[in-house]
Amino acid sequence: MDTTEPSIFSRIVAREIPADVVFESERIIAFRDIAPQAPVHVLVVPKTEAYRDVTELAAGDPGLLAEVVAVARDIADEHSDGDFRLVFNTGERAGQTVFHVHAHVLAGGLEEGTLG
Ligand code: DGP
Repeated sequence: MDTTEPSIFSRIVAREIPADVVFESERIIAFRDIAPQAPVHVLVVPKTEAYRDVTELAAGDPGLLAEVVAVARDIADEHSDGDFRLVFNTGERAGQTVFHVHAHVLAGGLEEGTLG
């Protein structure tokens, strides 16, 4: 893979690819997932592509990780009943397909769901 190419999420930040953006700040963008797995399914993405996954983000910029969590909280409050799942797929075998760190915020209709 050519790692000099911008990630798909960087192309969304640059508005080269359209997305349904629900939040944007200096360091973070959030937009609806193209293949929603819940009534509310939003990706919260640090604009930098310096971190491949949440473990790199936690080690490299814990303050930015805290911002991601705070944005997730606000999205769940604004778009649903306030309760949410926050999922970071980490590694290919865990289903990660985009190696630009992002959090899945899943909310609404979760009552019957389990983690198993
Ligand atoms: P993950 O499997 O954790 O790497 O999640 C990547 C997610 O990104 C997946 O749920 C689908 C979503 N996705 C991929 N490409 C696009 C896109 O171009 N636009 C939007 N809105 N979402 C995308």
